Amino acid sequence: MSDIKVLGHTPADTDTVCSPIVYAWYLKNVKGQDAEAVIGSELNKETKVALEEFGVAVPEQVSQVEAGSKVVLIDTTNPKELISGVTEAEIIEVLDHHKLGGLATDKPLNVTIRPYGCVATVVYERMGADTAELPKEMAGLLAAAIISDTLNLTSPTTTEVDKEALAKLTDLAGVKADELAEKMFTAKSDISDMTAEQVLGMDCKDFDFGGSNYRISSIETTNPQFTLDRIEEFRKSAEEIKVASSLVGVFVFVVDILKSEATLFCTAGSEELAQKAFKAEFVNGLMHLPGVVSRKKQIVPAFEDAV
Ligand SMILES: [Mn+2]
Repeated sequence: MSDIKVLGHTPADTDTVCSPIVYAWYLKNVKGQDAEAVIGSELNKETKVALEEFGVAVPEQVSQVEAGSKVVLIDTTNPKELISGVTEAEIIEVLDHHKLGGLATDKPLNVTIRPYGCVATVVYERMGADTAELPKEMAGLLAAAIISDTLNLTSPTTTEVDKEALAKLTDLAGVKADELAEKMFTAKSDISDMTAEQVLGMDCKDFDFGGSNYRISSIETTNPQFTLDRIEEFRKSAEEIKVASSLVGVFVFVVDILKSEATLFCTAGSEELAQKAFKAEFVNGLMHLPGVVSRKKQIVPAFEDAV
């Protein structure tokens, strides 16, 4: 077992898996430290495709971090998104691109948080001149992470720094961003063998709006119809999740990556909050939201303003 565990948030996405793999590679091969990346939950199809594309093995999946471990935390500082033991471990470094989320530590640590579209961009910048030593497959993983988090640079979270990093990384990796994006988004959109519950759990975060707990599930897809054709199954599952997780409401955003728009539905009783947040109406239980794709930059602030 390595001294230093490098890990991200659960549920896992491409950024929170690929960025720790690359940063662990850097700590080990450039800095000479005993580091390894681990994952806290199963990979989604997009992430599997990214790892396969660059021939990189899936990190070991762990359910907890042992007491006394050293941890580099990447892509979150929210204790609710961490596997057990992380908040009691010695967190030696944080790399992130989210708002601060309540983490407390016993000792001083290195913290690099930037308002970029992807933590892979933060990792890339943190490595500085050492990125010249990045092997193709590591550059490829960072490129895949940027493509995933920024929806191939179309999300409003995208910054100039992300764009420059992606251009350099795709060069280093010898891939074309658009081709890689198409492979990844096609894989992520295939929900044919998944239950509604699995799909809703793939990319979800919980928030406190006005003292009440809500979940926001995002389904990023090149084909919203894959979800909307099964809408009754999804509605039923969202209601079950609401009860099982003691939530006031569940909002589900079906994000069309190609059209940069979202379709929203929610559990019964939460319609009013959504209407207030987005100043739009539900038609047959669905709200059409042109231009809305980002939970962090658009969706959460809209709800926070509404309560
Ligand atoms: Mn991220």
